[in-house]
Amino acid sequence: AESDWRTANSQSMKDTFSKENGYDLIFDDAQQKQENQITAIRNFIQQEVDYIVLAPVTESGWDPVLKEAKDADIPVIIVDRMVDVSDDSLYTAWVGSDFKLEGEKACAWLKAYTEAKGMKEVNIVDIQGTIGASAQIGRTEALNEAVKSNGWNLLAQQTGEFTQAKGQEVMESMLKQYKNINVVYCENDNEAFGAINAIEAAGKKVGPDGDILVMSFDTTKAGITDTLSGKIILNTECNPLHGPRVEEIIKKLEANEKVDKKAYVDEGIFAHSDDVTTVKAGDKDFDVTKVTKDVIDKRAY
Ligand code: GYE
Repeated sequence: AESDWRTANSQSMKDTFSKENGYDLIFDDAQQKQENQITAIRNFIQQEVDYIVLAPVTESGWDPVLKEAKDADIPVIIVDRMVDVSDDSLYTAWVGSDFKLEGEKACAWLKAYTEAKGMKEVNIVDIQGTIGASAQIGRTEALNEAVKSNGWNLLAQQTGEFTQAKGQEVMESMLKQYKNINVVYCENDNEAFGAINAIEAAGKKVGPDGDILVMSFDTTKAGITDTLSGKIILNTECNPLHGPRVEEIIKKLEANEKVDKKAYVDEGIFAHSDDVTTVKAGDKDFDVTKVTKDVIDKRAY
């Protein structure tokens, strides 16, 4: 199944900023291209919209167009991934995930799990997200640090562009090159689905009693369904339901109230088993939820 993280994210915006709720939403799907996003922002400025909401594909290159929005006095609210700008006043507020922390949670879990299972060697490959996207930067960084501090063997690291097709392609080539892979760290669910296909096509087994443990991020319904079966051994949440969060920010701005410059969303950790029940990451303890049918049924995305 193709993951619908992005669909859930867009739908959440559309549901919140509906006509019935009193909004006039102009929605632009930039097809994961920054140049399209920049063009869309310029169009929005020209149309003199009241607010611009941006889910930036990558972090860099935003200064000029955000300056244009600022000069036009249009507040820009950033969601999900971050922008890397020279001047913080170029956007009004940001709400999204702590991607580094997500990665740290996943790695802390892997350390505890491999110890609990007596796995002597961790031969890991990393299928990275879109290079330069906050979600990739944070998750990769956390893995690189864990590899160093735990003495894991990082065999290969390559982008799968956050897509199933590319995830599969990259996994196929990694499997040809390395015979001893026992963990694959996929930086989102789409890539995990592709990696699982590649591993199974190569005649290997995924899962707790198989050859390779597949890790993922997002916890979409399709993703945690694979976590229930064990095909994905651990899935770290990345919550896409930003519509209501953006609305809260806009309501505060309308009421001339102060808004947080940056707000992180609380996110969970979802595992196939209960071998590890808590992990420590970023100096905090996090519970690990064992995926059940009930968890899947309650999932809104
Ligand atoms: O994990 C992935 C999407 O930026 C948080 O990017 C998002 C990530 C999410 O393509 O599925």
